Amino acid sequence: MISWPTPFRPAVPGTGHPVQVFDSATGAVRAITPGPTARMYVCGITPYDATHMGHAATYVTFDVLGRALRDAGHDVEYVQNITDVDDPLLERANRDGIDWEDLAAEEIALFREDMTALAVIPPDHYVGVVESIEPVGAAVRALLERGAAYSVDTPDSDGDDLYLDISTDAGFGAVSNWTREQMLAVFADRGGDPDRAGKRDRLDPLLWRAARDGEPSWAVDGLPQGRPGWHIECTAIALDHLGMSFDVQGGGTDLVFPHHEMSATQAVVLTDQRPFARTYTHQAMVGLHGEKMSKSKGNLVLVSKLRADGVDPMAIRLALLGQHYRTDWSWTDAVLEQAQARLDTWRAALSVNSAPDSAQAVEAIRARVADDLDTPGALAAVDAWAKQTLTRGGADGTSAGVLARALDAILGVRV
Ligand code: 5CA
Ligand code: ZN
Repeated sequence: MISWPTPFRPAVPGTGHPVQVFDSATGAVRAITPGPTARMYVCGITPYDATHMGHAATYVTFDVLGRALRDAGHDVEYVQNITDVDDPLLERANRDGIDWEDLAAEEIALFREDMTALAVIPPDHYVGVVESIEPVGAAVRALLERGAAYSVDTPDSDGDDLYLDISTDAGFGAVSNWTREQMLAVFADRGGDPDRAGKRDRLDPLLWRAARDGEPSWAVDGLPQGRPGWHIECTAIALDHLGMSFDVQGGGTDLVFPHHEMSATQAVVLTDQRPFARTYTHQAMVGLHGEKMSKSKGNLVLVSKLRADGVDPMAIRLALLGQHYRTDWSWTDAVLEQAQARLDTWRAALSVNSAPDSAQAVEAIRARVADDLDTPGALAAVDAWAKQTLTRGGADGTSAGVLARALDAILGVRV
């Protein structure tokens, strides 16, 4: 799938620091220790509605992580999927009387525009499920051959639905470290079907859904006519493009369980290797009026709507960077107004012809970002430099330019 244009990344003197982030699997902040190329997979959108601030926060957070890794001298190989066939997409298309493929194409196009406006570096591989039916089907077939998958009687289809037997992975639970009770408490709300008759374990996830009337389906060797379940798409796409033990699996905290747990278990059972990812990192939930912002609830602040209203995308990006990725927060008009005011101040300060030295501010951006993506700390360092510049001035003719390039390259903020 085509992604979107790569923003120019200016060179910054010096090098960034080794990067550490919070890892859900170990419950600790840990160093990411890639080879020359860091391999990152971030779960992409289900394209049935427009990009909201929660999605934007997730993709900007992992954009900053990619930028920090590049600044520290690594190349980054970045994969993102698109869940372009799944129940919520089909339900929305049915509700609105439009073709599911047209709905997906429209929302993906809008997502590309939003990401471009927010200066997010695109993935190297932007991969839809519809274009991955072969590798996803092969993964399901391999799980069947290994005795890790089983069929469940499906009266409303000519074929049977296929499920993963989670007991085939002795390490199941290692990504979330949740108790069985915690898992069962959210499973149904997050796409699972704990009460489906005929399953061996209530938590077993759907791998392959046999064809139903009126639903899209594909013919794949060795499987009933059907379509992929949700988690297996990310297992198959990640293994296809990155292989096992890649550096970072990312997404929002709503994906810790079941999505990242199941994706990892399936990969472990398929390959007899572990771990799937070496670090699991999650963006906290963005809300509106104290409730999680979600397409299903419809309480959305959309990037595209703000853009249409004339809001500067860099103010949106700064509003997101002003929050730490591990803290839940709610979008308000005041958050955006403060970000716009901050951007105005920075622009005024960065336009002066002579300014104080900016080496300390550049170093602070690097140090803060590498330390568990402390973007609020990085922004505070720039605030301090801007204040000094606008109140006391300075004598350096190049420092503002260097800081502007560091802001652009490391934080993706174009002033
Ligand atoms: N297609 C799946 C992942 S394979 C999916 O979760 N799609 S999504 O459109 O619902 O979400 C896209 C990304 O945004 C996911 O990484 C998800 O965890 C994240 N996300 C969704 N809602 C929020 C929110 N309110 N705050 C922060 N991140 C969110
Ligand atoms: Zn995913």
